[in-house]
Amino acid sequence: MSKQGDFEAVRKDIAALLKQPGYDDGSAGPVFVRLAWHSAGTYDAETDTGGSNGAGMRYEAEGGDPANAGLQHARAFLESVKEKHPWITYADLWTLAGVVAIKEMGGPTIPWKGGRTDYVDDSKLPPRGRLPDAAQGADHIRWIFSRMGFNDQEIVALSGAHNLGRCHSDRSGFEGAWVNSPTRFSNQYFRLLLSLQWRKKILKNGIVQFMNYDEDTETELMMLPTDISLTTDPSFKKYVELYAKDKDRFFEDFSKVFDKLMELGIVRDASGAVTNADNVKGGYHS
Ligand code: HIF
Repeated sequence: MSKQGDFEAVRKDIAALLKQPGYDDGSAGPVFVRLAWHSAGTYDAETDTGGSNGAGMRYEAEGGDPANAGLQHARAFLESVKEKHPWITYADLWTLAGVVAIKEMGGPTIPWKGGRTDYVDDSKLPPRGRLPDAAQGADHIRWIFSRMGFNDQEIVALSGAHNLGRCHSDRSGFEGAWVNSPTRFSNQYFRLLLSLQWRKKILKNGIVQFMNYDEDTETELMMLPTDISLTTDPSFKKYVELYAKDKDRFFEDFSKVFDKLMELGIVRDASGAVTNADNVKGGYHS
C-alpha cells in the first residue's frame, strides 16, 4: 500500500495496466479516456450539478445508463489499482486514469490535481440524458458542450480524442475505429476527417454511421454523425483545419481543454485544495 496522496505511485500502476493483450486493440487506454470523460461530462454549469466529483457510475442509475455501456470494463480494470491504493477516491482514480492513458499513448501532458470525493449514496447523481447522442449533429454537440462551458474551438480540440479507441456494436451500436492506430494519440483524426471520402452506411442494426475503405491497410475506418458535423459546420470546420495541419497546436489546446473537462464541478482554493467537497458528503480529504 502506498502513502496517502502518493499519486506518483498510482500513476505508475495505471501505466502498467494499460497493456491488455486480449482486450480490443491490446490497450485499456482508450476505454480509460472514455471513462474519465463520462465521469465529468455530466456537468451542468447553470445548476452546478454533475461533473467529476462523486464517481456516480458506481451506482446503477448512472453506471447502468446505456450512454455508459462498456465502461464497466474500464472500472473493472482499475479495481486492482484501487485495492493497492485504497486511499484514492474513485473520482480521482478515473480522471487520473484518463490523463495517464493519454500521456502513455503518446499524447500531451495534462495537468491533473487530486482531491475529488466519492458520493456515499446515489441521492445526488446527475439525471441521465446529459451525455451527447452520436446520431445527432452540430447543434446538438454545441448545446451539450456549451452546457458544460465549452466554446466551438474547445469542442473541436476535445473531439481529437476520437483518435483513440473504437465503437462497439454491443455498447453504443456503432462499429469500428476512427483511425488505423487507435492506441496512438495524434492529430490523425482531423486529417482523415478532411482527406477521406466518408460515405453514409446503414448498419445491420439500423444505425447510421460514415465509412471509408483504406486500400493500403485494407481496413474500414468510421466516423460518427457527430464527427462528420465538425466538417459541415463552418465554425467547427476552421478548427478541424487548424488542428489537421498543426499537431503542436492541437496538443497544446487539447491539454488545456481536457484539464478543463476533468475539473468540471470542482472548486479549488489558491493552494489547489478542493473546497466544495461538502457537496458530496464524506469521501477523501487530503
Ligand atoms: Fe466519444 N464516443 N463521444 N468522446 N469516445 C465513443 C467512444 C469513445 C461521442 C460518442 C462516442 C468524446 C465525445 C463524444 C472517447 C472519448 C471522447 C463511442 C463508442 C461513441 C458512440 C462507444 C462504444 O461503442 O464503445 C459523442 C457523440 C461525443 C460528442 C462529440 C470526447 C471528445 C472526443 C469528449 C472524448 O474525449 C473515446 C476514447 C472512445 C473510445 C472508447 C473505447 O472503448 O475504445
